[in-house]
Amino acid sequence: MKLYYKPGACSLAPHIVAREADLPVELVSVDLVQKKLEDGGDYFAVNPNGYVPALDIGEGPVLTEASVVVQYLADRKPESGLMPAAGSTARYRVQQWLAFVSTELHKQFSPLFKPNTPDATKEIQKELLAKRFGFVDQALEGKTYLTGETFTAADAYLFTVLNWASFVKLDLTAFPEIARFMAAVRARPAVQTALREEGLA
Ligand SMILES: N[C@@H](CCC(=O)N[C@@H](CS)C(=O)NCC(=O)O)C(=O)O
Repeated sequence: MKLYYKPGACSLAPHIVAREADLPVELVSVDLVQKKLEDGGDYFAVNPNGYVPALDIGEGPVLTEASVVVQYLADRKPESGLMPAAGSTARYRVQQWLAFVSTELHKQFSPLFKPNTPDATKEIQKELLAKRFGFVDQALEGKTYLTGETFTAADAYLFTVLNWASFVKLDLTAFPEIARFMAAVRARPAVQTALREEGLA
């Protein structure tokens, strides 16, 4: 399998899941500005939407959408606990968090990275994100990870997205549970490996 990625982008979530599950995933870096691969190839030919992550699974078009790519990878190694069994309530809880991270956090961060987003819009986004951070902080009380003591694909995605806060000057110091969560995830050996492979450790 090949994972198309950009260092530190949302593709870090499937990268972490791949390393946690010890899957032989090859990394292919993408220039998201030029939409080019390192060998000069056209990235639109890989993913017509031009975004990462995209996972070449050896059949059909690449698999896209971070919240789905992490599930596909986790399901290659069910014993990893990264995704609970299909049909179980535990799985819906992880999927609930994946959807929350995707729509309520990831996509609310996105305008903050765009140079043409008006400052007033950026302020609105930051206020909304602060509310969502408060919710996550409360949800993490008394637990190591989002759903308890087992690290799941949703934790990989949450870590990836919250890691962007400092880049857009969002202060997380008011959220002690989030700080504790970030430190716990960062300390995991597979997470360290993924960060190192992306030049971020
Ligand atoms: N709907 C996609 C969005 C992925 C996305 O926003 N990727 C960003 C990096 S975090 C990207 O590649 N942006 C470049 C672009 O959209 O041109 C998903 O959920 O995976």
